Amino acid sequence: MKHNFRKIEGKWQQKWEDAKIFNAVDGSPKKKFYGLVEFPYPSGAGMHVGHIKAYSSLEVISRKRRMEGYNVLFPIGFDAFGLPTENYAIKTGKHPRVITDENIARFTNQLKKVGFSFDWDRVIDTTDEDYYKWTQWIFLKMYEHGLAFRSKALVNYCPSCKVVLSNEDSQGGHCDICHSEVVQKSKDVWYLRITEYADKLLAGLEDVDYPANVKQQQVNWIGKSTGAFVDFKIDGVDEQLEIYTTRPDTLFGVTFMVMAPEHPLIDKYADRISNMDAIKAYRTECAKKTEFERTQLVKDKTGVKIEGLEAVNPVNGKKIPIFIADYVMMGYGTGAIMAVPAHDQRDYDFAKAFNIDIIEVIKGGDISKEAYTGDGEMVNSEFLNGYTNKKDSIQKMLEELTRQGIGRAGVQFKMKDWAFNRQRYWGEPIPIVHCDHCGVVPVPYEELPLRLPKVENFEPGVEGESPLAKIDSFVKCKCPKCGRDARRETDTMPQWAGSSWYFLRYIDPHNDKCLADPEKLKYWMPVDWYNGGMEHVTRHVIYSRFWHHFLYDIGVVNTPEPYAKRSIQGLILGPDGDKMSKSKGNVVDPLDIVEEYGADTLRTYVLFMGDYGAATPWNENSVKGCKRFLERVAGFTDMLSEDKETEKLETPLHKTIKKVSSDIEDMKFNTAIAALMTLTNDIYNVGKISKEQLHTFIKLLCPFAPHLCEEMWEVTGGEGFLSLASWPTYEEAKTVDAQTEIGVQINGKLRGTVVIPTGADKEEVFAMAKADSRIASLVEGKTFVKEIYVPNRVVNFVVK
Ligand code: ANZ
Ligand code: ZN
Repeated sequence: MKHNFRKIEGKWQQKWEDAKIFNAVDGSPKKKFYGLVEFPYPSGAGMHVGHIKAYSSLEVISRKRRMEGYNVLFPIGFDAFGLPTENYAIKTGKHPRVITDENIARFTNQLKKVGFSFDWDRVIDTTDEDYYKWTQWIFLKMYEHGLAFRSKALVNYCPSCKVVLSNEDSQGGHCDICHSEVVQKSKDVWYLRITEYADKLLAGLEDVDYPANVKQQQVNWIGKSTGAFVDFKIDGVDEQLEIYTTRPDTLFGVTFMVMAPEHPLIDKYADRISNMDAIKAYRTECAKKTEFERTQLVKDKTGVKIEGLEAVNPVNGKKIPIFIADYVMMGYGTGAIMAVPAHDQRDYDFAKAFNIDIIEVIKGGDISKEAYTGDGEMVNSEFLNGYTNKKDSIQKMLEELTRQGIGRAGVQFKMKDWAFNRQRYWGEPIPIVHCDHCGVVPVPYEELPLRLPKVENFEPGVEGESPLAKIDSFVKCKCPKCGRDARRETDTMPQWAGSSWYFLRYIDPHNDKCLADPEKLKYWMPVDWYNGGMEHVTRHVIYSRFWHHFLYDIGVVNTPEPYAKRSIQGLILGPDGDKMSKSKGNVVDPLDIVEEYGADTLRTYVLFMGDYGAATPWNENSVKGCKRFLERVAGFTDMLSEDKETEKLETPLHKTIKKVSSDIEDMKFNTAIAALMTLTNDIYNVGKISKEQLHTFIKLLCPFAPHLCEEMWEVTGGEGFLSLASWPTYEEAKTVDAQTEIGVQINGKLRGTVVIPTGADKEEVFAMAKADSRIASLVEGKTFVKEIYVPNRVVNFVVK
């Protein structure tokens, strides 16, 4: 037959949908497979071929699992709250709801035209009030458990756009949107206490199958540090300056202290400080810098000495100066450090710039050139002198500090609590009421969902307040506790809220009693395999693991970890090798490819184009190559024969079953497809194929090119849907080629023969030769000096 994709693709998509063959079944006795892909943000630009590649891996795996007899849940939905839609609404005056619905319709159409085997009865939309009701419910549960709290903090703020910006969006101290200078502004912020879960998030990594680099990125992001808190007295006043250090062993080498410019002790003792003007000027400069700029290692050190305050080293009573400098962050440790220039490079650079003493306490380096951070013998350190490694000297110092009550062991995490509010309209309203009498009061659970009110004007207010602040009917409310007049929280949740638990809702998307039925959760969770992008490793994946651990702790879900396995796709680049982007004009629209070459060609191509994990440029010639391959496959129906000649295909066929089956599991889709291409050549060489062989072939190809394969199945009398037929199995014996008898020599003398599969690899042949009883008895007790193999001819063992 001809590969008439225009005729068959729509036909099969309709048949699959009508018969609902890809719907997951609740309460099935079968073993389950839950395959998950990162649901898209339905942007105005429509879908991108990168989305297609991202979903194709688990598409193929899910299709294979169904054919292997699993009850498969392979869902899709839309992560639809967020700034791009809201900004577009501001620009066009169209309501975000309308924009979102249009975009979702467009994405849905694109996904269906590619033939993805999603369960379309479980689609979720995070902006749907039946969905965000449960996002709000989880927030309230976190609040109830002390994990959601409000506090005033310094944030990056753009006075021109009137928005709070993340560090990522304000690099170089400039607003990413309008490029004006960003200021640090004190704002009330809602936080989720993710830091309380830091240890659990670290420990949980032991139990999951994630790529090593993904685990490492999460470990680094969480950034657990083990060290000590030490109190330094401030001379002349009743005050302790507490610091955090990972190196308490270097305490005798402290020659100055540094506080973060924002440190509160400075204002507390402002009247004793004679250079407050200089300090304030320095602070203003620092406020313009992002944390990234402040922590860069290679840069000239700046700072100001605090005139009027001095600290006392608790181990030797020495008085030391205190500075402020931007390389010390308020948000880490205690916001103050003991500086040991001899053994910390940042302190070293600072000491050089400010002409401060450098005292060596660990031998081994040349501190006239740079700080020495290695191990060595302790000197100038009284009771630590003579210690030779930091493990022991830290231990000893900790004992001493604890005994004297001036220090204690402690840990710190790089990860910060999660700033959880935005002054925007298109997000989940935070279900909280502010009452003058009762303070912060949660909205009662039975009043959820707290709906987003209709708004005409989405622009944030002059002071960067949320557009919701202007809606009196929303803001004014009664306090749920005392019944007096109160005000609603007008900030909304950030983009990352809805995606932190969406995989649970797929399991029971229409439940109005709970976020999902516990029995169903027990059956489906954890997600067996989750594929997505590297950019989500330290955001969405961490956030959702945190929510899931919390839901586990309160008994909502059954496992602490949500994802048993995680994999990563590589980007698709433009033909120019650059990242595909709208501004570069190098984006490929999947529907253009579907129209010109067909969905099966697109699906095959995105998995054939290179290693799945690698970034690979789009190549139209290779798309055409995939189309030609499918045309050749379609031709098999004209080659049907039960002639004996077709027996020649048995070995290549069984080999291919074996290879495609294991390659799919290893995400080596490109080599799986290549194997099917090679087999296609073999089939054309023979010129004939039996019906059974053809059926096996299309079963293997079906996850990649399901429309064509279903059509060929139908044309050749297959029963039911090929997509539900059973996955082919192979006979090991048929995967090996002809056998060859080879000689086995010991020290150059022929001692026997063994029969090996032709082309077997060296190690296998050695093992077979040694297993031969005659050879085994001859070499018993001997040492193998050398093992030589002349392929398919002879083995020679040199023994002593
Ligand atoms: C003295 C010292 C001596 C240090 C030495 C290091 C080497 P990690 O591993 O990242 O936790 N530090 C502490 N709080 C800081 C802050 N808020 N801003 C900038 N730096 C801070 O690093 C901890 C080390 O970073 C601490 O140990 C402290 O310097 C510094 F030979 O104390 B150390
Ligand atoms: Zn009240």
